[in-house]
Amino acid sequence: MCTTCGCGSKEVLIGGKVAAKRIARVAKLGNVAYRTLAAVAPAAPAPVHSPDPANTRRIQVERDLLAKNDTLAASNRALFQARHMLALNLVSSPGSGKTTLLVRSIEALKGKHAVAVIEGDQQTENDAERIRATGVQAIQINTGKGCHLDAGMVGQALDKLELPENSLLFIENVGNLVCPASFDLGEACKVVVLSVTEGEDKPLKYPDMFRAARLMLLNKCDLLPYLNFDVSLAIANAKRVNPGIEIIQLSASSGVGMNEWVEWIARNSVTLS
Ligand SMILES: Nc1nc2c(ncn2[C@@H]2O[C@H](COP(=O)(O)OP(=O)(O)O)[C@@H](O)[C@H]2O)c(=O)[nH]1
Ligand SMILES: [Mg+2]
Repeated sequence: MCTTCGCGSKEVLIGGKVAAKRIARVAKLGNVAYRTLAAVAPAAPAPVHSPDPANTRRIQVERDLLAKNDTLAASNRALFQARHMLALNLVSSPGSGKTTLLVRSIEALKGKHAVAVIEGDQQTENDAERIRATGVQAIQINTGKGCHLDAGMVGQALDKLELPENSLLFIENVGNLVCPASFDLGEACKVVVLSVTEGEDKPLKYPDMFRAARLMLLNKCDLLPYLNFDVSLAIANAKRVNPGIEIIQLSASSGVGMNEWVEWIARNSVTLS
């Protein structure tokens, strides 16, 4: 958990505006009741960084933080279900190719699905701009010192997007193989992107993330001829920590394997949403 890594909620920007604190409330969409989010005035961040020799207070704060996140994630999930949306949470190290993959995926999906993207980075609008250049809606969350998206941030970003029924929502999490594993955003599932330049051992070094993911996309396969990367070993390592994980090998740059990923989305938009 990341209560000691420098996360701070004060600096969060959503679509360039200061984020509000969220509370859950019940609303109705058509005939379906779901828990939604209401904005209230920003409050001081929880005292997660205060030293506590006994350690018990820190553990309590972690539990409270995750419990609050889970409540807000349930609100997001109910909204996705009410609108028959598929929401996928893309997680990885920085630079594994998430945004490139999304741009390429959007090109392949355009005309079949309405698509929206929530982008998470500590700073800059760069990735949201890359997505908007494809003609698809994107909202950028800047987490400041924060190292992950949480369900409250995503809930506020959802308020700023038009989300038609049966649409597809990609959430690109902050590049980090640790903290995003712990935070449910209300997504149907996490998709972990591992690129072949990162080494085969990452599933063993960051098992929580690979355990939390339903699918691993092994990206940058176009570079395999130039690297000493053992694909079989990387797959075996991922399966060692998560025997049920599905794996697709692809290259967002060359397009090889993209069909399999697009077919996976089509299959799972029925079964997961
Ligand atoms: N060779 C190669 N480079 C890629 C591929 N996908 C992404 N990249 C490059 O990897 C770098 C990081 O990509 P980006 O999409 O910004 O990664 P993100 O930080 O995970 O969103 C960029 O220079 C991309 O052009 C790929 O499939 N093959
Ligand atoms: Mg990116």
